[in-house]
Amino acid sequence: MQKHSQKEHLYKLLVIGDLGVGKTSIIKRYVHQNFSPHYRATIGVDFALKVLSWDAETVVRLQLWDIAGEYGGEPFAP
Ligand SMILES: Nc1nc2c(ncn2[C@@H]2O[C@H](COP(=O)(O)OP(=O)(O)O)[C@@H](O)[C@H]2O)c(=O)[nH]1
Ligand SMILES: [Mg+2]
Repeated sequence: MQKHSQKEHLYKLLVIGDLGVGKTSIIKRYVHQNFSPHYRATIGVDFALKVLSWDAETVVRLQLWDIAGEYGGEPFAP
């Protein structure tokens, strides 16, 4: 729950780059504090949310969009 005195900032971060450079790994490490050496190519888009307590008055929400290096997934729209 958000306190009334807190300000919330939302940032959307698109993580783009060539296939296999470590985009998914660095997002997983940052958000979930874990790392897997097994390679699994991202299909379409993965999405992670990181909430940072920036200071007593400020909450920062990072939306991390993990885009597949080569587009091979379903279209995003239904
Ligand atoms: N040794 C090592 N391997 C990494 C590192 N970052 C990613 N990898 C490996 O590189 C491969 C591709 O990583 P991935 O995050 O899936 O790349 P993406 O295609 O950019 O999302 C995976 O097998 C990872 O385990 C790193 O910092 N060190
Ligand atoms: Mg990936």
